[in-house]
This record gives sequence, C-alpha cells and structure tokens, in this order.
Amino acid sequence: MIELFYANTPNGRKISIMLEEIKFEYKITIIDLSKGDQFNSEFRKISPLSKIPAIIDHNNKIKLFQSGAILIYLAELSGKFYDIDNRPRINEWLMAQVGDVGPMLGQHHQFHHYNPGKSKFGEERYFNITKRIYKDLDEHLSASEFLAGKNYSIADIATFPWIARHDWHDVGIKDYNNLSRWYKQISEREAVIKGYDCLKKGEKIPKI
Ligand SMILES: N[C@@H](CCC(=O)N[C@@H](CS)C(=O)NCC(=O)O)C(=O)O
Repeated sequence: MIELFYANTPNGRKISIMLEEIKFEYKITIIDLSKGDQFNSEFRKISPLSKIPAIIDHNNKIKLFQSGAILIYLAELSGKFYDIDNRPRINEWLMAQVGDVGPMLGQHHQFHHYNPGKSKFGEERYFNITKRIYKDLDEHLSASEFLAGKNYSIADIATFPWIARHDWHDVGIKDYNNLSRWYKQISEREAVIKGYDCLKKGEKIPKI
C-alpha cells in the first residue's frame, strides 16, 4: 500500500496519475496547502522542504519526497514507463520537467493567474518563458511521438499535468499542433482521467 500525500496541483497529479497507470493500491492523505498542512512536523519528517507530493510505501517502509524521485521509484518497482534501454532520454525529459518546465510555468501561474497587475516585469518575463516552452515542446514533439521517444514514459506523466493548466497560461495551445496532439492523446488515457480526479470530485481534464 502506498500512501500519497496529495494536493490537487500539477505536482500532486503526477503521482496520482502514475499510481493509476501502474494499478498500485494507494490511499490519499490530503495536505491542505492553503491551511499550511505542509509545515506540520509529522509531514516534514517525510518531506523536509514542506512540499507535496510525498509518499510512504508501507510495504517497503520507504518515505520519499520530490515528484521526480517518486516517479522513478514507482517506475522501477512496477517495471513500467521507464524502459531500461531508453533511460538516458527519459531522465533528460524528466529532469527538464522538474528543473525547468514546472518551475517556470509555476512562476507564470503566480504572476499571470494569481497576482496579475503586481509586477509587469514578472508577468512579462514568465509569459515569454512559457511561450518559449510551448514552442520548444511543440518543436520537439514534431519529431517524437512522446517526450522521450516512441513510448509513453514517466517524462510524459510528469509534464502532462502542467500543460493541463493551459487555460491559465493563455498561450493558445491550439496553435501548437504537435503539443496539442500529444496532450489530447494522453488526456484520453483512462488512468490519466482517473488520476486527475483521484479525489473523486468530478475534476475534468481541461479540453483544448
Ligand atoms: N520540485 C518539487 C516541487 C513540489 C512543489 O512545488 N509542490 C508545491 C505544490 S505544487 C507545494 O507543495 N507547495 C507548498 C509550499 O511551498 O509551501 C517536486 O517536483 O516535487
């Protein structure tokens, strides 16, 4: 049994989607970020930087934080979405997500979606970076079915929930044909639909 410490954010959804994809039994413990649950001392024993997602694998007595590390752990345990002979490519795109795509789109959310009008510089900077990320992903996906090649992998699982906030980004995902094709294909997967709405509140994946 895996216990997932979760909030319904892109980083949280990476792991609920993965758990649905690999069909592992899991239970969710909600961390209410707006109430500051992430700073509780018990939670910080699992996630010392006070961030979701985190997991406890109660079978193997393992605690883990950081979505990239959790995805690798679950992929190795299940033998899925982390082809052994393609690991350098998968790692590359997974690290690109956790180190670049996620943090940059996250800043765009802060300036453009949550706090418009507070900083012209911040709004422009992260809007431009977000447009560049869309363009770069689109270009890459013109020659590659999935991020790390012909197979769906944990790199796609990590990136998808961020692009699922496309309606917040206001970049116009429709204009990016390859990124749209990739997004639609993943958003139709049963496990992705279930993982996106793992709290069973009827949360739907935004359509293009
Ligand atoms: N690099 C981390 C990022 C995790 C992260 O930023 N989580 C956010 C929610 S999406 C969080 O817990 N924020 C609470 C806080 O910083 O107080 C990962 O990939 O797991």
